[in-house]
Amino acid sequence: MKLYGFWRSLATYRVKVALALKGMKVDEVSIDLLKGMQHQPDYKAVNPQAVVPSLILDEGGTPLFQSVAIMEYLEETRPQPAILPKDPRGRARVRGLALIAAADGHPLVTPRIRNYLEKTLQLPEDKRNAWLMHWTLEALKAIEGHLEEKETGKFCHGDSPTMADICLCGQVIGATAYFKADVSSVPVAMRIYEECMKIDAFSRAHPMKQPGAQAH
Ligand SMILES: N[C@@H](CCC(=O)N[C@@H](CS)C(=O)NCC(=O)O)C(=O)O
Repeated sequence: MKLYGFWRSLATYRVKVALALKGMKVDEVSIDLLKGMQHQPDYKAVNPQAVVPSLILDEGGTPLFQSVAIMEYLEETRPQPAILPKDPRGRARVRGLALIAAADGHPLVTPRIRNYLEKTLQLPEDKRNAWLMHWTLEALKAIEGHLEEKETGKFCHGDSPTMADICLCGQVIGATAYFKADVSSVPVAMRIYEECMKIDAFSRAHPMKQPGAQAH
C-alpha cells in the first residue's frame, strides 16, 4: 500500500494511526503542502480534490480518499483490532465524536482556508491565528461536552481506542503543537489524549516526530 500524506497533516495522522493500530504497513509518499505540491497535475490525478491523504491499495485501482472513509475501509477489511464498537448505537456515538473533529473542526484550519484568509481576505497574522485557535478549541469543547456521557471510559468510548480517539488526538495536536491554545477548558479530552499517547500507534505517528518536521 502507498499512502500519500504530509508530516503536518492531521488527516494523514488519522490514517497513519488507524493503519498502525491494525498492524498494517504502508509506503509513504510526501506531498509538500507548504510548497503547494497538492496542486501539481501528477498529484491531482491521484486526488482531484488536491488534499492528502490518499491511499493506494496493493491490488491497485482508484485511490481511496478522505481519512474517515479510509478508516472505515480499514475497519471493514481488517476488523481486528476494532476501532469501532460492535453495537450500532456505540458506533453512532464514536462516528459522531470523530466527525466533530474531522468534519466540523479540522476543515476550518486547513492550508486552503489559511491561504484564503491571508491572500484573499488579507487578514493580518494575529487575526488568522485567532481564527485557527478559536475553531480548533470549539471542536474540542464540543467533544468535551460529550465526554461527560456515561459511555466515556479510559478512552472516548469505553476502554479501548476507537476512531473517536484518533480524531480527538489530531484535534489536540492542532491545538497544542500548532496553535499553542490554552486547553485547560477540555480536561477530559486532554486526559484521553495522554492515555492515547501511551500507545505506540498514536505516539509514533505524531506529526512532530515525522522526518519532515525536523526540517522546520
Ligand atoms: N476531510 C479530509 C481533509 C483533507 C485535507 O484537508 N487535508 C489537508 C491536510 S490535513 C490538505 O491536504 N490540505 C491541502 C489544502 O488545503 O490545500 C480528510 O479527512 O481526509
